[in-house]
Amino acid sequence: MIHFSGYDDVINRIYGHRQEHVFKHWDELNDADKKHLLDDLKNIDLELMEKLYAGKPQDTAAFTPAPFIELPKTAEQKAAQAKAAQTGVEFIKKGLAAAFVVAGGQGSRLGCEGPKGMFPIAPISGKTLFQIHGEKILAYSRKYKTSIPWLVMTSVDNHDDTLDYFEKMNFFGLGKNDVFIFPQNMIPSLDTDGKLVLENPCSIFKNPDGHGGSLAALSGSGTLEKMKERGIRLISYFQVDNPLIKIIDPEFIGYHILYGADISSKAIPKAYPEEKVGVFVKFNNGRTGVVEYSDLPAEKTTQRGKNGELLYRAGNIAVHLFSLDFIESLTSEKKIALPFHTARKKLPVYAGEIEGFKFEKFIFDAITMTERSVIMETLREDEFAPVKNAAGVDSPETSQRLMIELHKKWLTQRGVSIPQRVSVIEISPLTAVAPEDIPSGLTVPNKEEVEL
Ligand code: UD2
Repeated sequence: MIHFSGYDDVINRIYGHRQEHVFKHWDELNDADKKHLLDDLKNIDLELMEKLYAGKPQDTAAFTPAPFIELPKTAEQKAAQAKAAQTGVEFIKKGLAAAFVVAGGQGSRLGCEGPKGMFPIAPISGKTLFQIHGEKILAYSRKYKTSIPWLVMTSVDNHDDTLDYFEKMNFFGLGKNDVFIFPQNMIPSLDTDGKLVLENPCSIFKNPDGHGGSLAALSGSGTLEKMKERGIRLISYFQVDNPLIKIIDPEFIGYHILYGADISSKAIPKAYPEEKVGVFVKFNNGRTGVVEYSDLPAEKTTQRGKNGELLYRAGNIAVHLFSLDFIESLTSEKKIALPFHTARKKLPVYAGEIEGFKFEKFIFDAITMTERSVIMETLREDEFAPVKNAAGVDSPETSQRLMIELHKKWLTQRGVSIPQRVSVIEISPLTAVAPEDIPSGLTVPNKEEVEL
């Protein structure tokens, strides 16, 4: 057994849980590195890791499709929508809403180094995902004559790069005091025998704890408390990879308030049965939740109703509203934390690439933690154009095409004619975040690429 003054407890725990292989390089380490390794181990919950490795049988709870607020068709539905929008506007104007992006991911799948938020996506200006989001938040703040704080969750891997980029971009014109950047937590991965693995001789290999870790990170970083002090009551959550996101949506916020919801979600009809989005369901206990696409049984994936529509078609686009009080109750120690999901993955560890398990929390599991949840249907072309892959489905090409189409639609809705020659249009968020912001009398020049 190894020894190191002041660390008897940690060392005993490691041997007790049969994880002493982590000391493989002990004799080669200097004292500072030994201490580093022991400090790293001190923070690992070995009981939790054992439980996660043992796993539990897949939850086979029966479920049916979840009900949702459909796109308005009747006069009554349209009136309800208008009421929601008005309620939302009043709420936003009071400065009660904050925007929250989860941006722990790297751009590696898109072939770019660094944070995914730094991926250039705007079709003409080449603005990055972060810049588009930041300018939108600035535009909403101006539109509703308030300041909207922007919370940005990073991961250990991209935190410093993200901070540097925000500084360099002068926080996109937002006040520095209105931007809160904090990293999410990490959790060790395990090899297929349930053993911890080394990232290097003096640290343990870990992965970010999933976007579901964002609630604990909000609380643990002190950001939730700061929001409370500012009087924020609602947090609008979105993913960094979707440049079409309506970050602050009065109608959605209005429904959330009117229904007295703890959490609300947006749904779009799935484009095709195998589309990689989770679906909203109602579990046997009456609560709504999401079943991830990979967990939805094949027969349910393709099951159709009487009118030929997919039965499980309410797709989750990872856009949610959280009441601040609800996050507080979920993250306070008395409450149940979100569960971890296990994925078998290749892990690039010190010894080379190995097979192992990564554990992640999913944000949508929070939906099942309350009875007060609302789902609102929305139009895909108006707010969902994720950038996930370098080519093909959900790629920069498809995302840009959707951005161009939407901006053309806005202009047409406002009666602005678009000359035939124009093939690419980009509207800056600082010009408009919704069609009604487009100034009347605007003309589109007769050239191929038009930036407004
Ligand atoms: C997610 C949803 C899927 C659907 C889809 C819509 C899951 C498991 N699936 O699929 O149901 O809603 O999005 O686009 O969520 N992130 C972090 N930290 C982490 C992990 C992820 O910040 O530890 C961020 C990441 O930067 C990105 C977002 O979460 O903004 C989504 O992550 P993803 O691309 O892994 O999720 P995906 O596409 O499998």
